[in-house]
Amino acid sequence: MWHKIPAPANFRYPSLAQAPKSGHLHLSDDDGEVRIAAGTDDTLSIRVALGKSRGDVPTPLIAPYPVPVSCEDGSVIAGALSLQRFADGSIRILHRGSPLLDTPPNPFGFSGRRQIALFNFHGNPVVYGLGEKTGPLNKAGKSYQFYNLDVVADHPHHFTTDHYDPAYVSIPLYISRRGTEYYGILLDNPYRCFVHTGLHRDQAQGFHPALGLREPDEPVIAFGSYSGELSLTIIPGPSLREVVRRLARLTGTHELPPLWALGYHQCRWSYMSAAELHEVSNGLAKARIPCGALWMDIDYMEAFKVFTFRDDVFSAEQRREAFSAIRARGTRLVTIVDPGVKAEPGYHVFDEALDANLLCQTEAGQPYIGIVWPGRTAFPDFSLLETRTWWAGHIDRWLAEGIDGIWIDMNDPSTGPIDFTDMRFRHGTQEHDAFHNLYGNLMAEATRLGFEAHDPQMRPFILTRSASTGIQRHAAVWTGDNASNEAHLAMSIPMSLNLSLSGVAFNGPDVGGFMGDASEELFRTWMLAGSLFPFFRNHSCAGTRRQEPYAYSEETLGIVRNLVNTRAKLLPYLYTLFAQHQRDGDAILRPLSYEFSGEEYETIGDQFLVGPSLLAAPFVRVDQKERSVVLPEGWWFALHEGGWIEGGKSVLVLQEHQQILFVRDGSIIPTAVGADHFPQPDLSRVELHVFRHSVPEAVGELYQDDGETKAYAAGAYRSLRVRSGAEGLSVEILHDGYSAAPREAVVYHYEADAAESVEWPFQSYQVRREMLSLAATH
Ligand code: MIG
Repeated sequence: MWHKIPAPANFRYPSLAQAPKSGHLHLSDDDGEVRIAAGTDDTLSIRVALGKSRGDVPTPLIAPYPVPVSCEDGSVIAGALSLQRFADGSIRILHRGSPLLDTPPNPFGFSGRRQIALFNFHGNPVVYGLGEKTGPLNKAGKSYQFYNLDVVADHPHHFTTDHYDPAYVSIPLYISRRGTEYYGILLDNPYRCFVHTGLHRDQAQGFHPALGLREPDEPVIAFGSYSGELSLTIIPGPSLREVVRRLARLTGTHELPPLWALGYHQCRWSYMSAAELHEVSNGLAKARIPCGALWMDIDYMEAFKVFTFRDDVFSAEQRREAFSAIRARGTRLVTIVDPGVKAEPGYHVFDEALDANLLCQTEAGQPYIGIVWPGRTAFPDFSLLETRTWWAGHIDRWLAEGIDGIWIDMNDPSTGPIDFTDMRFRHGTQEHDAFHNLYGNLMAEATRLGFEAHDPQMRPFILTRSASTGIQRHAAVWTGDNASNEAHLAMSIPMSLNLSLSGVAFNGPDVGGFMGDASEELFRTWMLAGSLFPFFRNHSCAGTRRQEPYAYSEETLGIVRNLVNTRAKLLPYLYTLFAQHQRDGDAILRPLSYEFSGEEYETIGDQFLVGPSLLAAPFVRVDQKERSVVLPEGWWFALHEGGWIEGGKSVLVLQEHQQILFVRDGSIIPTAVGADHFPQPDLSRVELHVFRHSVPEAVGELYQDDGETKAYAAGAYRSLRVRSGAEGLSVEILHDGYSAAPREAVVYHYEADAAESVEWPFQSYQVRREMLSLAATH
């Protein structure tokens, strides 16, 4: 089923009559209508409602607020974008007068409730986005489906492959480039969707879907929905960064997470008792590994009943003891919370939901039953406001148990062997697919409301498996059940990069791999590759080899200690990136083309940037002894070797169990002080690392606040910009609302003939040192 793709040939494409109408271009005939309007922020909105599709259910976006424009003569102007329609029914979209997109004649089609929009395919230099997808960084030339699935349950043996589709997350955002201009097309529709990123005749052999083109000589990219209104938003660039920033203005950003959530997360299915959690914390402490949070998977529950603890091994007394010891190390506690409610009369959560009519129902109005961990399982209908409010109340009480973060799983929704299409919404009146892809977002929203109910000043930390467009307003995303093998390690980089470009800056994989045993070499290689992803969690499946860092050799443990300490040291830089994401919408994990233009950088999927300044080039195969790294133009400081290298070429690096990391010339990186950050990095002091080789000036920003509350939203933060040039250092205070921020910093200049040294976790470097006052602008 999942590999069957609707073919353009099977849709009917009416030739629509055109009429200017109250500020939008209106196309219609007996089959329905298409409305084209200017949207906010220089975007264009195309809303297709043809055939039997219906537009009466909510869309994942907040709606593409149309902006009234005059559109006589079949043209619509939206800032730098303009759209023209021609007599043959084709459409052209220009950006500042140069062509960006064009369509064949009569590009909008329908087949029953399905709809499609075609654009001419001109050969794609590159395609990005599409949310959480397997495969290489470049998504060109394929067909993709958008329908949230429990990957392991619905693609049997997926873990032996690295090309399953769809996965847990549906974000039909297409980003490509025409000439020098990047642009985006966001398909906003809650139903199952599909995107063809370039169907053309050359592919049309064997059983290729390109044989299903409308006309063999009409190569297209196509956007389609299985029902509902087909709403497309055209997002101009011209840079990749500008597309991502505009997407953030349309679909939202993450709010600043609590600082602890940027630390190293230790998880496993499951730590089986409060005592075992305590032991894991002790193990990490003995190894001097700073740990942001310890996680409780499903086995803490009594008979897998949500919002309960087993009384024998997670009693209130046992929890109090273990949690307080764990907290004393600055480590926080996260529990999984599944949507499924055990359908057992007498279990208070089930009784409440049943009595208040909050459960998903069948068409006949019975509670829908799936088979998941609790056995017979009912599902909260999160499409109802009253359900979200009720759920928030449970989350509120749950947080009061001393829980800091919530991990929402199985919200695809996963119903085991039972067909989920019998699960309907809004008291059985709405078909399953109207809310299927939204279930994860709605559950995340309800969970976030629970944090707000608990303490409006508390920053939520929520991690979700399933999601659709805009999830970043509510939660971070992990990429679900991967496997402990090289293919999944290699895939994790492009997957997280494209998810980042799709608006979900705070994401990451199960580092080390979930299914199967992680060999020592694989574990080490994956930790080396994954420790600077925005979300960094080591998680593994029940029944697999223990995957805590201390379960491996002393040598591996030492490497992991250095990796976690490097991340902890870089926390001021990473946290500043999160603040900038919230402010500007920028991605945190970035492909090279986010910062550097040039085709040679566009498809590199085994390197990534963390913010503007750090370039990582990890090994993704355990037996690889050396690899080449594409270094963009300019100079780079190789942290793994401790020296400056000129870019604009490829360089060879050796696998010596080092983190392969380069700092871009012109960067100033704020860090915590020193090399040992156990138990937690101390952010009351700060170091600034100036990397200036052949540019006139280095620049860096630092954002600081209490790391915990929402006081920052009322101005309780400090941010500053530091510059270093021939004239020396200067500080510009951008905002001065946080008095606990450090008022001075040690500055290290990474210069060739420097005499002093500074220590990082993996090694020390030769530097020139000076003190800098951060007290005021100077
Ligand atoms: O049916 O809670 O993706 O991270 O450890 C499996 C047990 C349910 C799936 C999640 C995984 C988690 C596991 N869960």
